[in-house]
Amino acid sequence: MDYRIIDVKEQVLEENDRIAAETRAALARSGAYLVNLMGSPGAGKTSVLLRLLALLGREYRVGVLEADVDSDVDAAAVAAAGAKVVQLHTGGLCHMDAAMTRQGLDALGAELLDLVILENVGNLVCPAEFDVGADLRMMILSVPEGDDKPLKYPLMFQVSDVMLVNKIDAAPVFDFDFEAAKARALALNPNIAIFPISAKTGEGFEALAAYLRERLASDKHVWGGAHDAPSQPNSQENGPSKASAPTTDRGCGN
Ligand SMILES: Nc1nc2c(ncn2[C@@H]2O[C@H](COP(=O)(O)OP(=O)(O)OP(=O)(O)O)[C@@H](O)[C@H]2O)c(=O)[nH]1
Ligand SMILES: [Mg+2]
Repeated sequence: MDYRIIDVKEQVLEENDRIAAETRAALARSGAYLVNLMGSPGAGKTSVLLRLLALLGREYRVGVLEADVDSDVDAAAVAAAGAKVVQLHTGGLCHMDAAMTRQGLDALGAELLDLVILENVGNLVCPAEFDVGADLRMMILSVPEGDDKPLKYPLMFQVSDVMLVNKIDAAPVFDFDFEAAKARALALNPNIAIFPISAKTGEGFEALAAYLRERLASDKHVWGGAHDAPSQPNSQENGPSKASAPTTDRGCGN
């Protein structure tokens, strides 16, 4: 029998990476900085976002992309806080991909913004596998999830630039060992920046906001009215230094 085998998944991922690279270039030209905020369901993504909007919303033109399988509760919360927001329904998909993100950025009018935060679908696995064209990947590990999560879901920690350890106000209740979580994340990714925070009390947010201001200032530099690509290899999703995620590891079934 004569037949061909086509690796469809590889083609999908290659196409995704191509669109992500285009998005990153378009964002660099317009000057908007895209942050991909990821984490498990309930880790505190929306709560963190609302705190950041309160801290950074007066300095930057900020927009939000809310991605969910269904519902618009998060978009409603962000809109109530006065931010420009677009809700994206993934229709059952467990992650955002580059094409969906591009659609959201167009709907948001990202070319007129300084900072766009994408709240990805709540999931610690699949969003790590898809480059959406972001300048910065920021993931949340919340205390109730446990300090062993870097051991169980390594890819998310490998591809992220920032790890937020949220809900530290609840650390005593959950016997969460911050130093152990930190050491496990750093063993996977020595460059990951780590911030203990509480979206409930506001602890740690001044340091996080200062870090984001620095990244916004240094990752994009202006010439002739346009902005060029991110200067730090580590700031590129699946860029050269992030190619640590071999395509065979990208096993998302959705
Ligand atoms: N104690 C405590 N609770 C928090 C903190 N941050 C968020 N929460 C609570 O955790 C729950 C989930 O928070 P969300 O911000 O909705 O989490 P999310 O990651 O956006 O959830 P999904 O969008 O559904 O994936 C809510 O009840 C929040 O009030 C925190 O720092 N400490
Ligand atoms: Mg949310």
